[in-house]
Amino acid sequence: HELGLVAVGFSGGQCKPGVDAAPMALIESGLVSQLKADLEYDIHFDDQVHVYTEQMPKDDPDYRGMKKPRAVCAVTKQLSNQVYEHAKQGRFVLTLGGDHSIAIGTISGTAKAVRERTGRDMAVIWVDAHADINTPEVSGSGNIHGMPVAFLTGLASEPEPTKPFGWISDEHKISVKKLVYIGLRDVDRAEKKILREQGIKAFSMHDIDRHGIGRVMDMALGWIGSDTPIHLSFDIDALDPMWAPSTGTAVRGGLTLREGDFIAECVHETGSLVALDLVEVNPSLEEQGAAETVRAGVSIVRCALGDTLL
Ligand code: DIR
Ligand code: MN
Ligand code: MN
Ligand code: MN
Repeated sequence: HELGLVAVGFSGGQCKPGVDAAPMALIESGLVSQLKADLEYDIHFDDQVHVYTEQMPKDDPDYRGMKKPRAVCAVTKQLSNQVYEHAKQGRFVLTLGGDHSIAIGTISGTAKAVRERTGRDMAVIWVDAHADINTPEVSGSGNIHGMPVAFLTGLASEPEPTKPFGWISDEHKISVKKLVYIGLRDVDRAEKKILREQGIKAFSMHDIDRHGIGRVMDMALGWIGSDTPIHLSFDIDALDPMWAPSTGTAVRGGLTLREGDFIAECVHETGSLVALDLVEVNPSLEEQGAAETVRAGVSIVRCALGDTLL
């Protein structure tokens, strides 16, 4: 099968440097060679970690409370086109981030390509400790990695096309009805209100404790329904810091490595997975934990791409 790989060394959606080094760390740990050798993917990769320096604005003051709005806008717009070009040709798209703001680019790109190819609305499974659905107006931090879902669903709109996120049009957007969260445990008050009011399907760590990850995956995939293309956006901080300590906003009480892998395996088994993002691995935060965090990331990717235990 064909796979488009995009490496995005971008950290501007939050304040800690280092997450830009993740794509290289993941590739150096053997991710690409493993996909080629063990899983027999035909990989289309331009052999570069994109940093989009040409597009980076020199002056980037806050806008609607957002930090680095023009930088995030420039990167995601460019990335959206890259992902779209792969997906339009029927390739599975694997994006290695970068912080989670890059999902504005990846999901908008696949959503558009899926619409054109199949006429259908794509579903998104968002695996994360956080909901990342703050609008600029309710965000406490101003960090755009806490907002991508708000832009992708149209909850945070940019009325003027000439303003930073004005490039996001209807063809790029996803429906709140086709969005499912797994692993939530650190959701802001205003985000909880949005989840409730919009009727968004969300499985928190409480739900996983109550039902077990097996039943949760049955319910999550049942909500989406069969024959719907799925984009999986996996924030490594969904995993417990025991397994993935080297990430910008670690929250205790998370998924085990096996639960994370199991989610990825179940989504692969549907046969409907069209794209995967792996984000928020930050190899510079933990001296000891960086290698195991990278290893956890590689494991998630392998599972989502069809590596099986037997
Ligand atoms: C918080 C943290 N909800 C924010 N979000 C994070 O800044 O909006 N997302 N860390 O991954
Ligand atoms: Mn996230
Ligand atoms: Mn997160
Ligand atoms: Mn397969």
